[in-house]
Amino acid sequence: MSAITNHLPTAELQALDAAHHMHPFTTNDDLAAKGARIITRANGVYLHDSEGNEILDGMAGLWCVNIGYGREELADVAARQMKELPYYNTFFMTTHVPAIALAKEIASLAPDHLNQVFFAGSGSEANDTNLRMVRTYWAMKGKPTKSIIISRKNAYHGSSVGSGSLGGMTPMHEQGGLPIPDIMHINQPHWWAEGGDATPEDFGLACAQELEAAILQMGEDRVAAFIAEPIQGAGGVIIPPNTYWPEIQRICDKYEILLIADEVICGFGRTGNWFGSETLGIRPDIMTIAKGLSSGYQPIGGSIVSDEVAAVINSGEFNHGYTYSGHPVAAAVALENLRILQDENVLDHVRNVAGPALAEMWNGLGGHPLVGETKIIGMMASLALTPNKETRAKFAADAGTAGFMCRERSFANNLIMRHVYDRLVISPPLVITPEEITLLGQRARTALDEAYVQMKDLGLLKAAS
Ligand code: PXG
Repeated sequence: MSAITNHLPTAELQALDAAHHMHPFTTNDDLAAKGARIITRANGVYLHDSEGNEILDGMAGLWCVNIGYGREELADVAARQMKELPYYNTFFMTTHVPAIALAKEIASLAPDHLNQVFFAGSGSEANDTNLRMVRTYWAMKGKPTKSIIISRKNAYHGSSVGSGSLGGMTPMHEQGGLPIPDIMHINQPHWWAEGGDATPEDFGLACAQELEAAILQMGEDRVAAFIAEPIQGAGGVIIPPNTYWPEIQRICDKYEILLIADEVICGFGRTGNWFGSETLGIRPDIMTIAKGLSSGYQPIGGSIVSDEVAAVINSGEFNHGYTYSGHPVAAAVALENLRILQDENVLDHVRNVAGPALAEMWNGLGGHPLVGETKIIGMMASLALTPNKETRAKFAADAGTAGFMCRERSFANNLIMRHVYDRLVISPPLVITPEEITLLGQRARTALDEAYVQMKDLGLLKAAS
């Protein structure tokens, strides 16, 4: 057990948390009965909790701590910036040095035709910007009927009214009257779960062609944009068949539909390139960024906008913006994060060291009796839990039962691994070492073994009929 820093006893903290703190995406009454895990500090790829446990963070926080925890350079930059200029806005014909420097840096890292940045405080806010920006773009071009945005089922684009509507999460749409009008959702390219007897290639093509069918159904003059994560993250790290994205790009080009790539998870090295769009050969008109932009050290997001879209939007007033658009402390910290990613060759590490090691470890789990497919690209990976690999069967038990049990065993073994229904996902800090990947693999395997025994004992290994 490592040292516990000075704080109230865990039970007291948990009681206070339960009394006053409403957690996101949580049944708070259940959590109150159980007590939240209290994270007290972190370093590298390890979290420490109030009970003295050292936990390997296989999720880099929420897919964001790309450079790992405990980088003092970021803390120093934040302190310096707070002393110099803690806040000023970017409205009213004003700007400041951190926003200028960060926008320039992002433009230099982004694909050639993306050179303008609209800042936000989060990915949700950035996608709200995108929603308004693409509709405004077409209105300013004299085509106000082009307002429909096509997205995908099981996409995650954020939790605000706009971004939650863009997303395709049914449980979110069931609360609060979402989606807002003129958002449409087509099927996701999730071959394992939905591909039936088709080959992955045929299925990928068919899913992409749903976009064309939707455009033809609505009429080209009604459709503004298509939005998608290059690789769905929160939906379960769904890596599309390689036929999917080229066909989507062809369709967007053919019908002059703007393509928004939501790079909130895929951006800043996660897939081995600066952006997932490069890894998957996509040419977006707008990219959504957040998370890895600052490695989560400060809340900041934004939209990287193509020259063509920016030229139209910049010709009039876009009545949109946030108090914290381009926040100087967040911008300075993000800039330092980008410096570290570059100076320490973190993308090379992903491509040549951590990525291959993680792939070898992860694919090695494919032989486990609970595991169907394993999928990995760069530093994001998923596996499907199944009672029958050959038929890709679902469990007879409620969806998510097996996933939750694996996650619980994973936590019990001091590994943070997430489940999305019956898929397990990981997205560790990009700087993770091969030794740490080996440990991650050992803990993941132990978690699977323990969950398997539990499921067997409870008679939960049955396939759905
Ligand atoms: N787009 C994508 C692709 C995301 O993954 C957002 C937008 C929204 O970003 P903000 O900063 O507003 O949260 C996200 C966020 C999960 C989980 O359970 C994933 C996210 C957020 C919370 C939980 O995997 N992704």
